[in-house]
Amino acid sequence: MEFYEQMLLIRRFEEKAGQLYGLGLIGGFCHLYIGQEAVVTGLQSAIEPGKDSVITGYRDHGHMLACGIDPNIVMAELTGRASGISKGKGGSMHMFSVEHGFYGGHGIVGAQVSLGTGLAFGHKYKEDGGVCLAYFGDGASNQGQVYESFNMAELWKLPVIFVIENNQYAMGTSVNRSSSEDQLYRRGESFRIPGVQVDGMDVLAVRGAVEEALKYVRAGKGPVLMELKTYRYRGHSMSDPAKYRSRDEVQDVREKSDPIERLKAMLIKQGVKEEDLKALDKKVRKTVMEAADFAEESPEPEMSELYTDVLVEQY
Ligand SMILES: Cc1ncc(C[n+]2csc(CCOP(=O)(O)OP(=O)(O)O)c2C)c(N)n1
Ligand SMILES: [Mg+2]
Repeated sequence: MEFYEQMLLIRRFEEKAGQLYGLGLIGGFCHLYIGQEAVVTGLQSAIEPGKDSVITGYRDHGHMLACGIDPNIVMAELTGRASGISKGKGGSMHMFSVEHGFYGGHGIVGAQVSLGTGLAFGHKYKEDGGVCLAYFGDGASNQGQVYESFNMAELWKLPVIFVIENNQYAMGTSVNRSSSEDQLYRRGESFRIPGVQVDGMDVLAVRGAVEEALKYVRAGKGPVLMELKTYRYRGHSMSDPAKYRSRDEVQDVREKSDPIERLKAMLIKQGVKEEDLKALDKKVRKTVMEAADFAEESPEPEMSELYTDVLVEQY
């Protein structure tokens, strides 16, 4: 039930963000996570808050919600308000909460893999028992710095799980068009990093797989690579006309493998009442409505904020 609620929260939050974008209340880039909810929900549920760390790319709203960050301040950030988590100056791609172990929010494709390896180095150096989850996309998995990071992570047995969210596309380019080895879980093999491929539309499969991965990494054996096969329903960002795939393809995934519908069917089969699920949906809608209201009612940053948190010195 918790997983169901968490996935619904992410979906409804993203739908609302899409609406606010359409109304012109969100500017700049906005990459929605709709379709991929089971990945972050399953993975985050297994890690230890306050001990482990998380880092991802620009498709980051779901990760923040799954880290337990207040939806109000995430929505306020998307709409560029002073009460946003980055004081309204970061926007969709640049949000952080060290308190929640969430290290961004990065617009440079692949950068989070190297930074995440650094976070893992920090965990090992400080002997704090933490593990870093470094999430990245199928497109990012073709980036050079990913492999430099893999090499160091295995050589130094760093506590990191490399999480490839294979949503089949990198902007308009499909995995098969761009990848000579399209079984992405194998990408760590030449560095001796074990890899596992998981159905990223099945939240329980994700949870089960990450438990195993965490056991391995926490035992000091070095990194694990997880490939989560998933799908994004919306365009790459809000400004993507999505001409590189057919509507039928998207519809087919929605109908046959939607992670929320799949869990719902499972719950009902196990005897959960439909009205209890409806009540959760209502609760989630209320949370999201409140986040949108909070965002819209918050003021924009003061002009003086233009000069704060910005590097002006030479270094
Ligand atoms: C270093 C770098 N190269 C190119 C881009 C432009 N770019 C932004 S997102 C993206 C596609 C990445 O796709 P993927 O890693 O599959 O992630 P997804 O968007 O599917 O979550 C590209 C090429 C960038 N931001 N940074
Ligand atoms: Mg992708």
